Amino acid sequence: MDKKISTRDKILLILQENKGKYISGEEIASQINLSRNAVWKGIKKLKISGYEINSVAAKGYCLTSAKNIISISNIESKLEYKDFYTIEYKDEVSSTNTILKEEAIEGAVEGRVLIANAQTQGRGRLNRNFYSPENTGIYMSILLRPKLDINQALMITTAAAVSVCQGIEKASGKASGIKWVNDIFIEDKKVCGILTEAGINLESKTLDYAILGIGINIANPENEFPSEIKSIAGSIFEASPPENIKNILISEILNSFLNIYKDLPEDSYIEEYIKRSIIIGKNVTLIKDGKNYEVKVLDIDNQCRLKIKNGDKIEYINSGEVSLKL
Ligand code: BT5
Repeated sequence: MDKKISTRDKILLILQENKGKYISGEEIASQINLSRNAVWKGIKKLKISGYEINSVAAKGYCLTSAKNIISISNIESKLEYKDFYTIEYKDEVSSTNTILKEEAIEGAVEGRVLIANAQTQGRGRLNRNFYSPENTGIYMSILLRPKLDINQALMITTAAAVSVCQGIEKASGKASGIKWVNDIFIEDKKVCGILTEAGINLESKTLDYAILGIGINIANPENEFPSEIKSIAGSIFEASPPENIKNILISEILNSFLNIYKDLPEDSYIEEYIKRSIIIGKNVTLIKDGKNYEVKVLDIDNQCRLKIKNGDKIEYINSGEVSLKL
């Protein structure tokens, strides 16, 4: 039994027994029969997981807070469909999408969920970066094997957008909106981005797998957002998120998403997608195939295509992105 407990978890147990009090690295090291350097490494890992641990020279370490730790058992206890999802948590990964994509190619089954507390190579669309610092965000991907044709693939992203909004509302009471096609906004700041990557079966023209990646800013990062995204990015809670909010939000999103996903390609959720859209009636810059067009968004149809007015022409757009001057 003892063999299964990692050094990190042994240190955590000692810190929890002494919560609020300082305990020296030497004392911890002697209790678990390891070097002080190993203790230091374990403490570092715990901090990456989100534990708040003060380190003071000559006094040692003190666990001050563990109120926003991602916990699989906590998430699972709130799931409506316990059999569908198999959840794994990691403190830090390159990109949850990249890892699940590799697993999908190797044949992993639908419903795998990988959640990380930080990503070193978080990705957006078109290989853009998604800033994924530790502790202040949720970075998760879901492996799906949807019974959808290639031309229905966009439904995964749009269904996820609706479920993230529903989840945010249930978990925080805050209203959020969707910027076509994959961004979630609160007021005029992007708090979440969605990236769906699919493997295609060319013969049947169906999806072999899809990796749905969701990145959410819960609180502002300790060192603020980097300057290049400072004017765009925001968080659900600027500071002091409520206790356990990550587990609540993750389970709400997983529940909402499955409620829509299980019925796809049934499309009644699109009504809510349209209602939550923040660009209908607005003048936007449409970026498509490397070109910019100044257009007016008239509507979004039941295939989630944009109906736009481009000069005198009315057009329907199913790819590209819009930039909104807020
Ligand atoms: C997205 O792309 O917003 C999709 C982001 C998906 C992230 C998740 S996290 C879990 C999974 N694993 C991954 O590696 N990815 C997924 P896009 O629409 O292309 O937007 C990217 C742009 O958003 C960047 O160019 C920045 O301008 C901005 N941005 C970057 N990081 C941000 C952040 N943390 N919050 C808000 N905006 C951000």
